[in-house]
Amino acid sequence: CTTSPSLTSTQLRTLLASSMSSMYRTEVPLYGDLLSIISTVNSSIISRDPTLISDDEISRLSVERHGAIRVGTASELTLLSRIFRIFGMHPVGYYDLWKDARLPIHATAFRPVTAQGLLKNPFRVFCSLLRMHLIANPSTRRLAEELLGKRKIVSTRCIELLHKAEESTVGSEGEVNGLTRDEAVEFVECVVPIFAWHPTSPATVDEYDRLAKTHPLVADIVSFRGPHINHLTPRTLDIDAVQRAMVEQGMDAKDVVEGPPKRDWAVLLRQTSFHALSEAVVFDGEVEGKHKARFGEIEARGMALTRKGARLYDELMVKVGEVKREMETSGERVDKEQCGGILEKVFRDGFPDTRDALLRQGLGWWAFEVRDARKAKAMWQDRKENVCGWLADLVDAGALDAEPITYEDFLPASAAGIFQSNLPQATQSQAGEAMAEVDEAEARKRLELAVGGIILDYSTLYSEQQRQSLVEVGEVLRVDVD
Ligand code: OOG
Ligand code: NI
Repeated sequence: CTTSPSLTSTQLRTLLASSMSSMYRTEVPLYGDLLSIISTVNSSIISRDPTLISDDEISRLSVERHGAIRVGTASELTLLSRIFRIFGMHPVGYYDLWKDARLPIHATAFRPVTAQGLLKNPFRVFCSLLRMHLIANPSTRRLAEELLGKRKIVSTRCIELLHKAEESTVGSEGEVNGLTRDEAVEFVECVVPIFAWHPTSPATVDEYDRLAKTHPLVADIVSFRGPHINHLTPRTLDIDAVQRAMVEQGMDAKDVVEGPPKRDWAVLLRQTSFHALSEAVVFDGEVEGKHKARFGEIEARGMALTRKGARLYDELMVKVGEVKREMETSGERVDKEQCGGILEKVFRDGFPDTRDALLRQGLGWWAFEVRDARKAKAMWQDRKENVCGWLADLVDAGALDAEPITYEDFLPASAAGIFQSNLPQATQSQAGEAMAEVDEAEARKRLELAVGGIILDYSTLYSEQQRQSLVEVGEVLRVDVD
């Protein structure tokens, strides 16, 4: 008898992403409204200009999402990290939200890392971990530890299936062989509820208030039975149009788009959201209260930047802040239109916005392809010292094509902005008192330990992707790349 092969990690990821999306649509109907706005905007843009993005990008667009969760302990994170690995999602990037925004957490993002995996389904989960020792008050810390110690976020059956999946060898097509097809589907069905919302809390209202007083994020992480997804973010091709549509439909939208301004050559990531909903929670089986955590977010992704490009981006963002502060100290009121104007001007003056300049100055990552082999081969011989300039010459002459490599990660400043716009105004928290004790290298190591290995560096991944495209160019031209 023949048994049907199991699912591949990519198929499992696609199933996970779509099941989480349906769950979130039921839990937060406004997310469904956001999905319809986005699908209308995206289709109208693609039909107006089908060459705007590559076919590959179009094919992944309708399934593309990122989600965000916040976990309480290193052992919870270890377990989730093992689960995400089965879905082909690996920890990439270290985000220190304490350093950047005085939030008592640090984070990484679980995502596919191969070009094929990203192309088929780039589902990513931004995953924050509570930094318990930042809770300075010993009795609040004990309360948090007790509540977290009592909970079990993953079912026994899920762990059983995880073991089977982990023991398996991966098939030639990437199948997770340790699970039968039915078990693979069951595994996804066991994983999705880990991220479900619980309208009941084992904490008392009083305990919840104590945790929230330390920091609203601590209450969100500690008071519930599991790490509920707090948003799921689809990708749009025109974030400004979606932002306008959100406002027109009466959604409580955040008033500024985070990240770089609108440009001809989109870079990195632009994001906006509607604010977190106030939701009913029953505390300790009896008292009704409210909690704000879950919201809807949208994003527009552009080109990944090299370290040089990212440095320039950071410098310009600092400059934007300085210009705003100067205006404010000289008594001007800086409203959101002016902020947008400053951002646009600083970038217009400081960040090149043509393919040629971006290429020549080595600011972004590209996937190269042969366009005219004869020309490319001839030009390959007089390779210059300045590799970026030489590649720009090849593209300029029509010998090679260069497609920007999409940024697959997150921006610490935008993440901080998104967190903050969805939290009740945090006062100078008790967590603030413990600030001096933070050792950045140690903290990163601890997170790395919790995810069971190393956190991958995204710049390295992009540079490998560009290099791989050049290796393929070399094969077509039968020339050496190095
Ligand atoms: C995560 C915020 C970060 C993003 O898109 O930058 C994030 C959170 O609120 O838990 O998702
Ligand atoms: Ni997000």
